[in-house]
Amino acid sequence: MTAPCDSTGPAPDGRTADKYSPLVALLTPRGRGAVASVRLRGTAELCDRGASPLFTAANGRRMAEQPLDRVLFGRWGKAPGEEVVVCRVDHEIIEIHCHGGDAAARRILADLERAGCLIVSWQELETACASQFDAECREALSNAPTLRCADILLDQLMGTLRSSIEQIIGLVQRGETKFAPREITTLLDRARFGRHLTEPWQVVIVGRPNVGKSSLLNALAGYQRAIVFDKPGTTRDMVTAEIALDGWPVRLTDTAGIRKAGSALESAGIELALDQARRADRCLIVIDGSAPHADDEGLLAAWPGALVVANKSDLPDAWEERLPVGVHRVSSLTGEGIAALGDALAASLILQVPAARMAVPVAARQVELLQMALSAAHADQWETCAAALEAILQPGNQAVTAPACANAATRE
Ligand SMILES: Nc1nc2c(ncn2[C@@H]2O[C@H](COP(=O)(O)OP(=O)(O)OP(=O)(O)O)[C@@H](O)[C@H]2O)c(=O)[nH]1
Ligand SMILES: [Mg+2]
Repeated sequence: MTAPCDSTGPAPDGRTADKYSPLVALLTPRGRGAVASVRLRGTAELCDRGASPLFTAANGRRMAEQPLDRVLFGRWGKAPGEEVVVCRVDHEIIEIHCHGGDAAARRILADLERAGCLIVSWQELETACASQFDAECREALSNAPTLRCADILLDQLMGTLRSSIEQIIGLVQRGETKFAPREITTLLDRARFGRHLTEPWQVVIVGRPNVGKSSLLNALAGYQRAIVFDKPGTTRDMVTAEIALDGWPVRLTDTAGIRKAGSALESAGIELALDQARRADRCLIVIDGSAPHADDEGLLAAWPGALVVANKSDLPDAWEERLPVGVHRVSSLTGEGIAALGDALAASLILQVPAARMAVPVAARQVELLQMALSAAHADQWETCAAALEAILQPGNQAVTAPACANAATRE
């Protein structure tokens, strides 16, 4: 069912988008596709409009007379019109599915705008029709880069996170405050993981020139993303590739080889490499297993938390016993050890994979409010703590403001 809508704000033409304003949004991305979907929040009469209805159902009934959840075939606009499939999914929500080209969807949006609807983005429509919390969960789900992430995000949308927060609110309200801080901390501990369900983990590959960093990126990515060359100093700028390791999204960054730079250009590349490495979730230090170098020791000492990769395992090992403990021996040329390195990298990034139905915060606002709740709990301010937790879930919707409405029509 539709939650109460509190959207307010002036429309581009001066109308006010109050809580009853009809809104319409394109749900599918702009551009060619098989089907485009438009969602309308407003009364069914908007589509009927007296003698010249916007939608003419094949069953001959007016939209206001159609039952909920019935999939209807019909035409949009004057004959011959667009062939569309329409469904009243709620008393105030109608979905219109049309041909996937840009023209059909644009026409439907324009007709509904003329009929009094505001065109908004799908995120604004979500926020206006559901709670901000639900809209955040939905948006996170729509940004999931892998199925594994989508699975966990869907869990949150289906109520796992909500019920965990409600449980903590219950503890606080019943005065059982002993366990509340621990429960909030548990959720906060998963915030970083939650962020990475929509943003890839950053892994930066560093090492001396010519050790095979670019080759390693290509081997992990499974295609020739970066230039490989047998002369040191080939890579100058950063090269990235997005991959999935064990279903987790990872952005690999290949960098310039680190050495005493021969030119200002190379020096800039090295600075960039070190800067990226400092910001990364994990560094991969690559050494050449077939050719130790005096500078390797310094590099290994400078990045104690890095995963060390001894590349070129297809060539004779020249390090012998001096290889660091836990080093991953691989050959980017033959692929030997690459799968095991991928597994080790995933395990080093995701230290604890959440169990099924585990609550995970999925938006920055949720994390901020959890932090606020925890500070209040530590200060024995239980009313403030409960208020912060309730604010995460409360249906307070964001206003649909004029600039948002104005831009929505041109947004993807
Ligand atoms: N035998 C062998 N050669 C490799 C392997 N990996 C890379 N090479 C070779 O090593 C040379 C350098 O490889 P790159 O991947 O360009 O090395 P890099 O570390 O990116 O070099 P810079 O960009 O100059 O810092 C190329 O000739 C590669 O073919 C490997 O596993 N085995
Ligand atoms: Mg390179």
